[in-house]
Amino acid sequence: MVCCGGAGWDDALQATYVNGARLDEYILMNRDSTNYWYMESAIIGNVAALVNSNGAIQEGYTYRGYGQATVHTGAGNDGVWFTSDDATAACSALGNPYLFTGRDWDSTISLQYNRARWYAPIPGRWLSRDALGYLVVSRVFVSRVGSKPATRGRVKTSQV
Ligand SMILES: [Ca+2]
Repeated sequence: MVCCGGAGWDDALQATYVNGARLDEYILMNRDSTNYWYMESAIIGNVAALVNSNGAIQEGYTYRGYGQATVHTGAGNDGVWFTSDDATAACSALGNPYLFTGRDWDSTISLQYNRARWYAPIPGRWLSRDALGYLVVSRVFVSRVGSKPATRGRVKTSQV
């Protein structure tokens, strides 16, 4: 079992993953010789659950609007996942590092890694500017000749 806050880094192989065809799509995690299959939401690729080879949920995940995850570690007394009596935790007890939008969640610092910058679901902000900058697009109507615009749909772009 992997503890929240990280079990420390060493050179030993912790887990192996099978990736899907899409970016940030995961199919399988093998940890401690156990296979966990990823179930993802279709729209933005949030990891919804890990299931075993029989399709039984082993851990579930729900998210608030800006990506704050709740990890469901047990179905609770009603035996139904994703209800209010579920056992929950701050991070995955199975060591799943992929949550909101399928990106890497670092439970030690409670931030999501997005390749070039970090995201904090609380308060829902990036910790740095986008390395690619920002694209400013505006539509400019310069002048009119008669009833027809002389310049129509001209697009101006610039990097900030
Ligand atoms: Ca329940």
